[in-house]
Amino acid sequence: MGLQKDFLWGGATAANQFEGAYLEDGKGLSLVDKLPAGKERHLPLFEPQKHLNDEFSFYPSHESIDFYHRYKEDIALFAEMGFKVFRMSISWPRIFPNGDETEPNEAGLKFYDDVFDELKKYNIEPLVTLNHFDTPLHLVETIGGWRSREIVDHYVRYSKVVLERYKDKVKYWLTHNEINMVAHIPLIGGGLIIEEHENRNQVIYQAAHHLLVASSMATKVAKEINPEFQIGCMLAAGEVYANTPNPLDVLAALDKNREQYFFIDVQSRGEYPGYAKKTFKDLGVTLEMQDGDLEVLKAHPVDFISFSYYSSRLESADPEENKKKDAGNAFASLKNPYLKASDWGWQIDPVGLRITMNQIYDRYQKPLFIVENGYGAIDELNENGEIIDDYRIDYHRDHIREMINAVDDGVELLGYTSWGCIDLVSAGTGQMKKRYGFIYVDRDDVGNGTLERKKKKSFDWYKQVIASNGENLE
Ligand code: P53
Repeated sequence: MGLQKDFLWGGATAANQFEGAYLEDGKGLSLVDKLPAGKERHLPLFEPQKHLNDEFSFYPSHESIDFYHRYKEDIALFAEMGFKVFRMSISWPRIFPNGDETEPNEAGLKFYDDVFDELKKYNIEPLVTLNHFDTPLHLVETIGGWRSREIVDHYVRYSKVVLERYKDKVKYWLTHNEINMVAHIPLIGGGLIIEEHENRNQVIYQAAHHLLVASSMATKVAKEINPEFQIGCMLAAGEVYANTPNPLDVLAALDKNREQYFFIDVQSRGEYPGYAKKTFKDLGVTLEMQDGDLEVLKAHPVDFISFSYYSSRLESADPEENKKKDAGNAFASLKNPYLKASDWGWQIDPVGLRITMNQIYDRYQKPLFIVENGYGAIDELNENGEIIDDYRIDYHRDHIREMINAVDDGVELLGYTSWGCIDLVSAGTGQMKKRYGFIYVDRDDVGNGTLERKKKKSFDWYKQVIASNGENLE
């Protein structure tokens, strides 16, 4: 029992959170380049209709951790840890600065050639997300991001260019990061600015339809370019539990789970699930479709299911009880008395990973890939300048143990990439101090620091986990 020999161990990142060089070599602005850090971030993130064009004092994505200039040093460190796979995204506005050009930006394409070549030197397989919270700002401003049907063509043109360019360098692709995030943080999930008078769900589910059709079209194009490509969807996962055994709570949890699985039901099975009709009716949503949309969804489902897992969630049927939900997170949840939480209130539930994996696998029977899991925490250097991050080691150890238990339960699993294997900018808060890495980066929340890289204690720990293929977790 245990993991297969060619199990893909590695780490995960996203262009907008670690590349920096936000205007270099012809890159255009991404909507993320308008987001500040810390307390101010929720303003444009959750109320873009009021605040997207506010002037803020600091934008963390502009320099980020400067992977753009330091990729050789960083990839050497990943190789030293023994990575078999490295998850990254391509910055869409680096390739099409405004999103609606017909010709791509060669300098942007060249950068990713260089990165893939560097990974190849160490036999590290790239796992590439085409769209990770990175809609070109111009498309947000001119056509409303994913609310407009027109974006499907722009996305497919962009995808075709990169799939063609890297057809011999990349095998594993994800069409959209955390597709269900469009319903939770519509700005980063779909480049959506929703006005107060609008039916929010109408905008979100129409955008979701565009994301889904675009994903299938990109899958079609991908298979035409290289039939060996493996294309995955990506879900922000985390099983929703019922608050009590009251059947009404169980039903409420079922509904909450469906809110997430809805997207993957379409991407994996190729059709809208049976419950969609009622959901749309209840929410007052009428989808506009074009001829051939349902056929394209049906004909081009994904090959594997990837997901992020940080936490499970807890749901009640009682509106009074639900008022106690922790609202600060993208996924509001009740407090589970059996779990501890991180400093950011994310509840730690390793067994929840095993449950989630079994649920997803039972639902789709396709190989899974854990493409994000990790512990955002404040790291401090001790008097010797070391970072002894035992809390992070504990988090990963407990989750990897349960991941292996799920594989022993019978779940097919391709790999595991820890989120933010090198410290990077938080998507939710824009902070640097919410660190996930095995590699420390000297940079703070307002842009001070040398950007120097330093191994944490967890670096050697993860190295040994990979070397033993998950057998030595101590
Ligand atoms: P941060 C919320 C809940 C679950 C996953 O998140 C999320 C978010 C967004 O805040 O996003 C994923 O940086 C995402 C990454 C992100 C990571 O989780 O807010 O795919 O881009 O950085 C961790 O702590």
